[in-house]
Amino acid sequence: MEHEAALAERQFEFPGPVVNISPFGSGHIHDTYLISCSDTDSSRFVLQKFNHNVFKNPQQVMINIQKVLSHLDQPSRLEPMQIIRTRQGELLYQSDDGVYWRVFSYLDHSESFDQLLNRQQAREAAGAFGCFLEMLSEMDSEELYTTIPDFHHLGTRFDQLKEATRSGSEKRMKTCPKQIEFALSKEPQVIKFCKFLNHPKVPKRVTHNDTKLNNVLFKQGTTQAFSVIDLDTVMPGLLLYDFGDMARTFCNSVPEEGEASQVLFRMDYFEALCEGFFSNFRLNLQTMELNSLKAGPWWMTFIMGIRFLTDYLLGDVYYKINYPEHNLNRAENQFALLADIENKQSIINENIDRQFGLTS
Ligand code: GN1
Ligand code: MG
Repeated sequence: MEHEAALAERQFEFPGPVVNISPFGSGHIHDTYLISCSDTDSSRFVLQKFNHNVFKNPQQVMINIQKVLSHLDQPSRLEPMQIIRTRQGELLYQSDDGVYWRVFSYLDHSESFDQLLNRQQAREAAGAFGCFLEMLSEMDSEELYTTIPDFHHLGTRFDQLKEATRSGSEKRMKTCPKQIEFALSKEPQVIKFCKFLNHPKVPKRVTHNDTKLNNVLFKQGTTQAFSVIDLDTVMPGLLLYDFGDMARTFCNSVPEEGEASQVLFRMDYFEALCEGFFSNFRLNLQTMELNSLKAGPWWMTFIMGIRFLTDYLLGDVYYKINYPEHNLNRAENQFALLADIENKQSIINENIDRQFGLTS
């Protein structure tokens, strides 16, 4: 039987016959393939089988992406990817079994990283996200759909973990009492930081909401970051989410999949991140929003840790896994990072203040 990706690919128009389809990338949500056409080297495309369980309304996701891409379509350091429509002119193809597929252009001569190699890369990648967010700051966030409600809501995610400790697998619960206790002990901090949600001085902006290092493309063999990809979660959000998720993924001394005992929050990378970000995102921030950024690294690291732990307790219903303890190991990695962020919180704050001339 022909592979479903080969069947889906025929619904889209490419510049030449498709000669190869192979699995691609390291995402946790969709199934992704790289498509190569025979005509030239630059004819490559990204085909995705859309995860309808995670994104309940695929059409709204695509409309958000389209709006953001058209906004980014102006001269800047960023090269936007393009949506390739179906032969019928649609943003998505739905196969007879109800599954959605979509295609994007592939940006050639590009590479991405799960882990930083040096400070220059941190500066560049944060600069790319800074530029992206500055350009989108002109958009009214209400123009976009909220495709996953409460996606980075600290209180909701914490409640979901609590619920999973009641309804989740008892067998799994017994394998991780320490991790559950660690997470639940953070309730006072969760309550404290929740003040930034719905605060009149912390505006809703158009945010990316998945500012992982590997969502920045670099020109192959250089340190030049030239594109921001994976726009699935562009929607109204707080700046602290994007700032925090950069810190979470740039400054971890090991990848998200790596050994927890080796994890450190790298301040040298955080300094470079701040330099790169604030020299490209040049809006004047009010004090309350600036302070909210200080909560970002803790907030996003904690959220990701408890999301992985919740999914482990619920039996791996959300993230793709390669082995049974995968989500638990990811949670442990994030909790180790969280502990080091707590140790370094005052230097994190000083670094942010320094960017705004608030300390020497
Ligand atoms: C998921 O699939 P990927 O890697 O783009 C998740 C993000 C998490 C990330 C953890 C829609 O993103 O929120 O940060 O895994 N995306 C969704 O690596 O849940
Ligand atoms: Mg993503």
